[in-house]
Amino acid sequence: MDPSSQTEPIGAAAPRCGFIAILGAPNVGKSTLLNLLVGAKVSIVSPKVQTTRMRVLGVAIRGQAQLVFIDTPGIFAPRRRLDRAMVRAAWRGAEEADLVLLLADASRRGIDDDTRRIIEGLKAAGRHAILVLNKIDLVKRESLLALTQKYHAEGLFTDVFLISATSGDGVEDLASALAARAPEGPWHFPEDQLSDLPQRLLAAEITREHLFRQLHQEVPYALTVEPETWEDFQDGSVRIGQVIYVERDNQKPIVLGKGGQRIKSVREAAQAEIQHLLDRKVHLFLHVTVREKWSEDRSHYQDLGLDYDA
Ligand SMILES: Nc1nc2c(ncn2[C@@H]2O[C@H](COP(=O)(O)OP(=O)(O)OP(=O)(O)O)[C@@H](O)[C@H]2O)c(=O)[nH]1
Ligand SMILES: [Mg+2]
Repeated sequence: MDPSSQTEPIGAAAPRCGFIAILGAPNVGKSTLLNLLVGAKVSIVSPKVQTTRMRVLGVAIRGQAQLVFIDTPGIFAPRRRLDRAMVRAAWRGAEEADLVLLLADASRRGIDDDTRRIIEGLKAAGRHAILVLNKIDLVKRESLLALTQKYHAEGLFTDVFLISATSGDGVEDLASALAARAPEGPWHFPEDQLSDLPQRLLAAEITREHLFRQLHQEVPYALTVEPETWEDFQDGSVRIGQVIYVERDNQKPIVLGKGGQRIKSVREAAQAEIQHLLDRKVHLFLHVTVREKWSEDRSHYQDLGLDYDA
């Protein structure tokens, strides 16, 4: 072949790198999908809505392509300052991306209001998106046709993928398609980097996940976890101190539980998971403090890369 030819043979090893935003209503499985694609836990997951609060990067490699996924908080009608900042972070993720995935719950019969809001936002921004219907393990294949047609009628989507982020069904087809579509260019991250989240922040997120899983009603939404101390020891172990802020006095005994049982159980679960993640012995120390206005504290937003004035 003429060496000056511009045409690469199919399969030639030109590197590709694509930034791909995962957008969707709360609880549709965005973070579950991100973790599966990356092959490691980089973003926390819970059965409750509004688990993810900030933009989280996860890096996956497929063939010659580095795929940088941007997990985003679910997009919903925001009321509080924190909600507005979360929704703003999600849209910023879309602005940074080469490709946008709109993830939706396949077990819903139609397009819900939150998803509708995202569709309108993408249209206004003049963006196309790839529709990913997730949770197909919960529905019969036949019922997906009608839902797919409803989405198609929006004129926004270039393709549709049907997946289950828990069983993995369809996920590699999606990854291959994204790898083929990633723009040519050098990789953005070193080969072994999976996320841009510092370990101390990821450790605090893991604790927040277990609080989300073990507490109910308004309490998970009234709390945040901040990294406080991190001490490495000669024997390879690490002592991690974190503080849990709640908004009101009456929430503190709920987080502690009867005789301290609740916080003990959260601490044990989080410690085991952080230990597994860091692959070293972890001593986790948690304390609970009332700080009525933590969600109005500017520095908290800066730490999470959120826009206080969104
Ligand atoms: N059955 C089923 N459940 C799923 C699937 N994907 C995710 N889930 C569950 O859906 C719930 C929400 O998952 P997340 O990954 O936290 O959802 P999210 O979209 O990141 O949610 P937010 O961060 O709150 O916006 C969890 O309980 C997941 O286990 C799926 O394919 N099938
Ligand atoms: Mg999430």
